[in-house]
Amino acid sequence: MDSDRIGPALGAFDLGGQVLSARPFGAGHINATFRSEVQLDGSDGQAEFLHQRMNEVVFGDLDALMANVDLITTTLAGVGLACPKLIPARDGAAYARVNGEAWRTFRFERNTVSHDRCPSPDHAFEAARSFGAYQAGLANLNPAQMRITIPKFFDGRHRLEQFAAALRQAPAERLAELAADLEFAHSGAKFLEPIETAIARGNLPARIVHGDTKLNNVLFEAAPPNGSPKVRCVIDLDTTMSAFGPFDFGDLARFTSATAPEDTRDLDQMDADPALLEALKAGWLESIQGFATRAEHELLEPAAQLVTYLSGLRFLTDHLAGDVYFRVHRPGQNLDRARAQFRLVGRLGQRLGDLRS
Ligand code: GN1
Ligand code: MG
Repeated sequence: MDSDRIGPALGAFDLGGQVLSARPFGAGHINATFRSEVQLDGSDGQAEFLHQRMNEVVFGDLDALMANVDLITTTLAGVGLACPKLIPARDGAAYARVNGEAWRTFRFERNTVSHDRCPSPDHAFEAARSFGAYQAGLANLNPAQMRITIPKFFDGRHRLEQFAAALRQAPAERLAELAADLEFAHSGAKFLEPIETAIARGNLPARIVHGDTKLNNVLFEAAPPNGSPKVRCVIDLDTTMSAFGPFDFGDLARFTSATAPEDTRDLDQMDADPALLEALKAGWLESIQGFATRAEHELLEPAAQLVTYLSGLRFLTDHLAGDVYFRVHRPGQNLDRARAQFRLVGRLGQRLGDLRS
């Protein structure tokens, strides 16, 4: 079915030649991504592109989304940071509407690799340095200039309300097996408090954050000149909005330090790797030290626990709601993701605590 849809979608963009192939690509849970190869007209050369069918249930305001992408890439280019390059539609618009669906195209970054699991502390350092540089590169923009692509995306109280609503609607037999998960979900307000208190005291200024700092949202050079890991650019800019700075460290720690996949069913394998955490912290601090406040330095550990808890809560909510938000590849995958995150919350707290002492 996708192959029928992708042909017309690609036709809306001038790719400079004939499309040789287009295949599903990447591990995103929200948009559908494809990679194409194009035989360029009038030369032997080929080019590659990424095409995304955007999820309009999640991203209800595509004009806001694409305006943000433009503002971010222009601003970062101004401070010398590379960004994914958008290819406008034939009519010059940032995205194309084809048979009712919204499509956009990026140039594919050749000779790069992304990782779902972190290969080494050097990779962790470099990823953290890059996400920190992203936040630093946007720190001079007024956060109010960023459009809201998903309302209340960073609002933990809102996540608790969504969870409560899903719980009210869930069939009783589904809840029976979930007693321990629900108990953990309900105990989570304590993870919100440190950040909420700091915000209320005015210690956490609004910052433009990336909002989805998974390791696979940085592209590493496939063949770095001196052999040590080097990020070419940060990708997946869609949740870049005004929030609090340590959020990005939190999501980075959640995903990158994890010793098992996000949806592991083998919970005893799930931990936070201390060497990776240490490297993440060092890379992050290197990039933010020029502008971050004391609270933004001190709240990394609570932010890691908070983001991990909230991720688990979002997965559990979606499991209760029938998998309407995060794409699943097998039944129960969102529950597995939730359980893995809930397990990681405590491990992260302990490992980050160890690092401090
Ligand atoms: C979603 O689609 P992807 O994998 O880039 C989600 C993030 C979650 C992440 C969990 C817009 O990101 O918030 O942290 O899954 N994106 C959105 O893996 O909700
Ligand atoms: Mg994303």
